Amino acid sequence: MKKKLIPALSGLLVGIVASTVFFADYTNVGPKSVADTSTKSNAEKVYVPFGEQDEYYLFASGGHSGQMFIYGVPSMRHIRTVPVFSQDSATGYGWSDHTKELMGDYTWGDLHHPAFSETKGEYDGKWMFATDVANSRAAVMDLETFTVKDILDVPNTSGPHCAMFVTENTEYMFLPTRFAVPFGSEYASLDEYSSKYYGVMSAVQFNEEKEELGVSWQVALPPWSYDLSDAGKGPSHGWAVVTTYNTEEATTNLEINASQADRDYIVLFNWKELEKMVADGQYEEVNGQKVIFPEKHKGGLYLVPVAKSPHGVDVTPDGKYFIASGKLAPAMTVFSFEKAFAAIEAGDFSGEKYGMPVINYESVMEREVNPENALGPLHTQFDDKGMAYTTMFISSEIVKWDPTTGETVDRVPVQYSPGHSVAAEGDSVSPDGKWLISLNKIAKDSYLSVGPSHPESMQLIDLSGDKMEVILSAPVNPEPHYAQIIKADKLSPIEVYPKDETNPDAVYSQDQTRIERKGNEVHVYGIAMRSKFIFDAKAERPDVIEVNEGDKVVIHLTNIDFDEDITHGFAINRHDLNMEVQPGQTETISFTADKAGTFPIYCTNFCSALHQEMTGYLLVKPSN
Ligand code: RUQ
Ligand code: CUA
Repeated sequence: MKKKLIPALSGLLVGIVASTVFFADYTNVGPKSVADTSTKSNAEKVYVPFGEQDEYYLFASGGHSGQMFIYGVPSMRHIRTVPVFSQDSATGYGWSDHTKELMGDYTWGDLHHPAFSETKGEYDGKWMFATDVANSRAAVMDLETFTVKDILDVPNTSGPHCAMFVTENTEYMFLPTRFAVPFGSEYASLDEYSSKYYGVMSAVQFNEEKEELGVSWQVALPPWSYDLSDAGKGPSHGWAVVTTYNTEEATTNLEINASQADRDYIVLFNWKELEKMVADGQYEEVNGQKVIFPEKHKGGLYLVPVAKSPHGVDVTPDGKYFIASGKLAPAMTVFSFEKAFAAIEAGDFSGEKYGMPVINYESVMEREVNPENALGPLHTQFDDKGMAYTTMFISSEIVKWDPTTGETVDRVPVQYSPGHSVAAEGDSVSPDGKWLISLNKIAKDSYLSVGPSHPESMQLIDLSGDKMEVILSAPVNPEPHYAQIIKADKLSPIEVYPKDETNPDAVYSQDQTRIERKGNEVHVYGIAMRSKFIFDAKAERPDVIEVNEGDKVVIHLTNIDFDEDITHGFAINRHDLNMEVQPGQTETISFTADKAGTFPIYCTNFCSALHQEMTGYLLVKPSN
């Protein structure tokens, strides 16, 4: 007998599941238990005494806050917020010249799926990548300064939700798009959706030396929605997988119309082959990009049927399997790379779509796993013993199971509705098996109430014993779409910015400070030090900047306190301007002095006992 695809959840069940998803009564779902830190032994597991540090860093995506939140694990203490796609007055991000330039025309972003750079499949502690679904961008942060180095506007695409998932040696990050659009976001009627719209996937590379992101090539995929992806490793190195939904190509009411077909697809692609095609000139140029069209350029892309509307797809640490979870099907499906390669080799296809052969489901499927009453599987993480941990959005729990047998090993309720979970070093080839954090979409009654909307919630789960134990819960700002946990000793952040004598904007001693006028531009080369600003040491009042109404003012400021954590701020009253200079750092901020008047300048970052005295004046002489 032929094995059937997971029992189709058509009509009726879609209705039930959809209403459960969106209108869940969290009090009736699953066994109820709360995070238990009351026992002494559990409290001790997360207690990090003063003077000692956490063992891991957690980098949690800040979703539509556009930021990244850094926590310590296991204490779950929030250590730092790093702005990536959104302005942040705490650090002056988005006001200083170079951060303004990084942000381009936007003031915010929707940060999904952070990913560490990898070497041989291990997090190497050098870089962190993330995407912006709202404004179709990609960013890279360096882990020496915890600051953003580059933001790339990804052309021809709209909403790279799938990313970032890096390949084993950070060769590529693949950014398939959530929203199909015509190339260049040009106008095309939705009646022409199937012919003019594309779900473009971008292969992005990072140039470490130049600290620059760039698109290498793109693939014009069908106008479907691409949801999550993961890169192969070990035996599947050179390959990657992406889930799709809306293969129905609905153009309205997606909630219903994109859930009609019993199956969608996983796009399985051979990026080494695609890379070769591009090298051989097998592409077309569209808006300056090298674009592969699968109907014309064959041999790099395949489709694997999967139960309808899958969400997460995760490659096992050994690189042998990929596991898809169906948000509308109560099952995880384990697929075998080895079987997929054999099927491709044998031409074991059931048809073709948009030039991509469809591999026979039976030939590649290893097993369907359907834990009793577990609903809404979304994402899977792994431990050091080969066990899988899948979040159940609807039944609000984490299910631990064995991908090689399908057996359910353990289940634990979480509060409530987990999206992703993240395991310590969980996306590397060697997860640590120590901690798992459930990233819950709904906190509801977990914390003191702050009105109708609550923070999101992260629950720390101890994986070291036979049974999973929820031992601590921490609130987090919207919205932890995903997170990664890295061993703290892999990072070596700098203590101060080193002197850079080649930087023409930097001044390191008082006698180099000066204010220069070039026409109607005024350039200030100043320093910040405990506890004063010196813009021009030779002037009668070194802490005053005097300009004419209408002048363009460019202030270069260097913090010459080469002393860890002695950060200064710089703000001008009534000017909507603020920046930060960290120890040793030089930053520039520019504005037009279009308001005549007297405006105090002050240091915004408490730096010394005389921080209040760290002030000056901007005097703008009226033009008449
Ligand atoms: S998604 S909750 Cu933005 Cu990673 Cu699955
Ligand atoms: Cu410098 Cu406060």
